[in-house]
Amino acid sequence: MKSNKPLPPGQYESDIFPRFGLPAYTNRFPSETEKIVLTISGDLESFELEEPLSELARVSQVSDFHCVTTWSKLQLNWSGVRFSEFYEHFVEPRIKVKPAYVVLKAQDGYKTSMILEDLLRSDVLIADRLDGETLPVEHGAPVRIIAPAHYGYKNVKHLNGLEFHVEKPDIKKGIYKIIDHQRARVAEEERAVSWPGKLLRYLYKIGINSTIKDYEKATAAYKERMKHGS
Ligand SMILES: Nc1nc2c(c(=O)[nH]1)N[C@H]1C(S)=C(S)[C@@H](COP(=O)(O)O)O[C@H]1N2
Ligand SMILES: [Mo]
Repeated sequence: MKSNKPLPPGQYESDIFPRFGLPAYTNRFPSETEKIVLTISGDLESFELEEPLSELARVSQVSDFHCVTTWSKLQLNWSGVRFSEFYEHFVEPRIKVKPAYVVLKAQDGYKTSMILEDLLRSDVLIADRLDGETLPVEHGAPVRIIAPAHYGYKNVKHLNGLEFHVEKPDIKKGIYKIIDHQRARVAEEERAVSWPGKLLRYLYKIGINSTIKDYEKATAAYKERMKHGS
C-alpha cells in the first residue's frame, strides 16, 4: 500500500530500501562492522571515542529517507543517539570557539560536510540500529548519520570521523563541487549546487536501476568473501 502522505518535491515512494550510493563506492566496504570507533578532530585537540553511544540516551525514530536520485523509502525505524546529545556531551566541553561546519567521514573513504546547525536538529541521529537489529553492512554498519530533512548523501554510512570547523572547510574535489550541496534540504529541493533541482530529477532517475543492480552484485560478492573469511 502506498501512503497518502505527500512526498517532498520530485520524490517517489520506493517499495525497497536498496544499498545505494555513488558508483565509486560500489565496491568499498568498511573494515570494522561491529565496534564503533569515532575520531573527533578539527579545531580542537583530536581524540578518539570507543563505543560512545552507550554513554548516551538511546532514542528511536521513524523517519523517511530521501535519496537525491528521487527514490524515497518511507517510515524507516532507526535507533541510536541524538547528534545534539553527542555534541553536547563529547564535543562542546572541548571547544574554545563554537564550530559552524562538520565534516562527516566514513570507513569507505566517503565524506561530506554539513553545517552544525543542521546536525543539531532533534531528528538527526547517530544510528546503530534499523528495525531493532544492528545495522546491516548495506545500511551503514556499524554506525551512520540519519538526517531525514537532508538528502541521502548527507546520511553518511560507516561513520568513523567527525571534524568540527569554525571556518568552512574545502573538502570537495572534482564532481563533488557541483553535486554536493552544503545543506541539501529535501523540502527545498537542494539536490546540487549550480544545477536546478527540477532538472536533476530527470538526469538522476536514469541511473537508479543500474546503480541498485551494481550495488546488489557488489554486496553479494562482499558477503561471499566474508563467509570464506578473506
Ligand atoms: N560511507 C558512505 N555513506 C554514504 C554513501 C556512500 O557511498 N558511502 N552514499 C550516500 C548516498 S548517495 C545515499 S542515497 C545513502 C544510501 O543509504 P543506503 O545504502 O542505506 O540506502 O547513503 C549515503 N551515505
Ligand atoms: Mo543518494
